[in-house]
Amino acid sequence: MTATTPSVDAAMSQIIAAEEEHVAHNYHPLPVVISRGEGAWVTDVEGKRYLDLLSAYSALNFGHSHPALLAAAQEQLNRLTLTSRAYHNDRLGPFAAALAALCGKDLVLPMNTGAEAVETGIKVARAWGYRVKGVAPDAATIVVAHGNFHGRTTTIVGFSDDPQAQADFGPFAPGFASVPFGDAAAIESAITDDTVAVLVEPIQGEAGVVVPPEGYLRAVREICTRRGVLLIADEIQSGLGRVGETFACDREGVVPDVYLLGKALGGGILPVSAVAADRDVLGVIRPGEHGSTFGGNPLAAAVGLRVVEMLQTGEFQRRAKLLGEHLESSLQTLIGHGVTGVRVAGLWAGVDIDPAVGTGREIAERLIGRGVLVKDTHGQTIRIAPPLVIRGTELDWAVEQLRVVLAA
Ligand code: IF1
Repeated sequence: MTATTPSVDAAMSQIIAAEEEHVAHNYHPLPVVISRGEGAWVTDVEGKRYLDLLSAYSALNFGHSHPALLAAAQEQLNRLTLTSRAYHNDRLGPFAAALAALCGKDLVLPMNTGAEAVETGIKVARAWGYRVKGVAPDAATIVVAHGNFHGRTTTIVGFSDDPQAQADFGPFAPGFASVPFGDAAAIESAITDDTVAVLVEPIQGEAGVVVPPEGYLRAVREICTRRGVLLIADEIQSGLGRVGETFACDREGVVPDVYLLGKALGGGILPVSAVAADRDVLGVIRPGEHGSTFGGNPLAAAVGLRVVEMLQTGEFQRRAKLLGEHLESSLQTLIGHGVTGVRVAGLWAGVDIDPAVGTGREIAERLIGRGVLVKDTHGQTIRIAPPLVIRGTELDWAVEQLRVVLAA
């Protein structure tokens, strides 16, 4: 890592200023301008390399430029990219079959972004409620958890409890009841005859990698089954290998009625999301009731199919589990040395920074100077979610950089 010269710094500032001139200020990015990526590493416009410990919020579980994913995309780019669902394409069927098998479900409904998968899950649950469960028209409710993050649409932010996500974006859609995360009894109490679904992240990402108490998901599964309510697991960030299993629900041997998937499903190449469920649930949707111009497009399906094939080997899940245990023990050694708490699930960690050494943002900025990219959340927490292809030695080096930054 070479020190940056003032002129190069000026060039970088210029690029950032140009972006800020014409891009709406809906983000406050960390000051690094990335121009290349390979595996767990990215390179900035000056040629400086950084270890990527964020993986685009787990959308890059297989790392940057994975050869198998690039090959699938490139082969498909040369053949066919888009048909719309007005016609069939020869890639959607194989992708859907493979993804359904990975989920152990009958059907999938392909969309693009995570928020769209969540919106789709909400529509499916409501339609199921009216058509199968027999809930009175427009009466359906869905139970969600405090601290949830499911996306940015107006319906979704309407049941967030983050003031920043909500302020000045109302009025919001009715039909949601929010209860404390990790409290199964609270879910049971919130369920009425009109409840069609419980929607939860098995592990809350934005909240700071909050792992619920052991047995929570099993208890929620039992409650949903007994009360005739769908369990919808938002595995958009927690799923597809991140926590050392294919799904975070697998940690408790729980099978939800509906999986919401996104992020890594697109291999870090393009947005690919999906809802997976059995025929008695997802089969309620009829032609013309839901869709998307790009959902299920052949390019997305080709990449998504390769992602599913890569997950079928179990290699990435195993890496996440083994490296995650290693990460947890090395992060634990930072407690009392600038770190006040650590939560780890597979290769995914929330690290609470002692306010005495700085904010999460300040630590993230200092880590940039040492060639490590992380992202802060909720003031004092930094989030760590490296590509699952990272090496143990690289992980050790990154934790060492964090140790140095915390001690500075
Ligand atoms: C942002 C957080 C991560 C998600 C879960 C659905 C979605 C997400 C569990 C929606 C999206 C994002 C989006 C991005 C930052 C990010 C994030 F900090 F906000 F929470 F990952 F940690 N369900 N998560 O985590 O998926 O529509 O974005 O494809 O909005 O700033 P999307």
